[in-house]
Amino acid sequence: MAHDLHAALTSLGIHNHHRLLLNVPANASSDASLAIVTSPTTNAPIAAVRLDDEKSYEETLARSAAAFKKWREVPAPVRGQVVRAIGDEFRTHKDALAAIITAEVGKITSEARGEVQETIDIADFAVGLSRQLYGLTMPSERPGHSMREQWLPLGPVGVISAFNFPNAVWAWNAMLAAVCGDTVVWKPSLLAPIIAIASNTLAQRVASRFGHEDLFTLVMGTDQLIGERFIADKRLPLISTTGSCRMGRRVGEVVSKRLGRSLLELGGNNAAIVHEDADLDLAARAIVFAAVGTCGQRCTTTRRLIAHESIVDQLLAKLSKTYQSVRIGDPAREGTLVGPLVNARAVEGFEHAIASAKQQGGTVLVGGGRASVAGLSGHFVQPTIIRAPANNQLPIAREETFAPILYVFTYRDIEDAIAMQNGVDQGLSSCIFTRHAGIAERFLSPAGSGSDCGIANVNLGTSGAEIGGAFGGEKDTGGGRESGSDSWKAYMRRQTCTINFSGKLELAQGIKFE
Ligand code: UN1
Repeated sequence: MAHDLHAALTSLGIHNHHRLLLNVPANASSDASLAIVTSPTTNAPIAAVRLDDEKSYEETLARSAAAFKKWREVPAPVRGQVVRAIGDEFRTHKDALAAIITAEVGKITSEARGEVQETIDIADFAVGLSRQLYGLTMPSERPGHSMREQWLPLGPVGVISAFNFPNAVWAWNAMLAAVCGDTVVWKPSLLAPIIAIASNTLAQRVASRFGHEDLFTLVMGTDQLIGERFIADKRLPLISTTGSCRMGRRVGEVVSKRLGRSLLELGGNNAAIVHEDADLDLAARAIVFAAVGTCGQRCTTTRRLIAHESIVDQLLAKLSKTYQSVRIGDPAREGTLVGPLVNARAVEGFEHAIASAKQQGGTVLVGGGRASVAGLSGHFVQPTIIRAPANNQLPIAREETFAPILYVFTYRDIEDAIAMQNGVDQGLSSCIFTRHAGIAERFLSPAGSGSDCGIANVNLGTSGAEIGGAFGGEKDTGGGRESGSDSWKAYMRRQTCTINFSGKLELAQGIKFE
């Protein structure tokens, strides 16, 4: 494991990075300037990283602000060429980056590669976008006047990312920000600092080749010392954050107090509705990936199954069979489908949720405890299915537990299923399985009375979104949109321009002021 990490870092040429200590010093745990990275798979320390202090934080922010002034002068399509080369760099090093993700957060190889692919995809998307940062023109009400809007670079953008998508979520923000003319200051999760160092170094190395220093910078540290300073920092007009609802509330509060902009992509509590006419084999396969993939640690993970009462038993039989055959183990090994949870706290959260569910009348159908994997003392758990009591009351299912637990509810009437799906605080992703076009359209009703989530899928799972769509959700999910569609607008400022070429001064709204 550590060997793979070292080999990956060496192949990227960053094993000597000043922040990275691959031999963890004996006193590291008592040194506040270091964070230790522990393998979720072996529970052994694999590295320590050097954190920022006030002084290095200040230097980084000043460098990013200075770089912004230069970068914004570069024409957007030329900025796109830099991003194109960055995408190529990620393409070249896809396997090494995936190996770091696997070592550091325990994501299985195939999903880790998929994550880096998202980074490559968003870079491609951003390159195209660099020629399409379109503003509108609009007719002026006055003769001899024209009106248009233009989109301008915003400033250094602050990006806060979570451990679970430690490379792609940064890239969603950073690649768009870069073509928009912004610089990026990234504060990664301290559970995933190595991939942050690697990704940032690769991107910046390419930018430097083009003569642009400090487009991509990193700050690392605890919430108290660095996090709070970061979100309150007026030099960052936008803070884009991915993480828990609790963290997002704090970011939203502090950023709005200084009248900054925040882009919040917070927790989900995603449901799959399976209607009576659904293709159950297809639904079962999609649900297993969405509920169990990434060991239940995606914000898009399916956490609730809302199944029609006429097919629930049949569907559960299929799910149980697959769940029992899913191989849990070393995420770096081929054939493993479920790696470990990220740390011991996550295992406690998993156990707490299961105990609560039992207490609330839920029945554990599959899994329900820790899993042991020969030779590894990491944080392995069993993918778990819990059936709610017949009255569908199971309060714990309203919470997002970052673990592979699927709660099962039943319905008779599709209206009840939609109400149940919407009946939680979060609103990220949702899906329905049905062959009936009318039921699917009801779920997507243009009146807004169907799914209340930012993502609503038909005949596929809640997770695994493509980068081309806007990603994010409503209610406690925070309302932000990242990645595709017109999410780029969050990284620019809009300017409305009216030009008078009539030679006369005429006021709007017919006002006379003479
Ligand atoms: C996240 O979990 O924060 O849709 C992002 C998905 C991935 C992204 C997840 N493309 O599951």
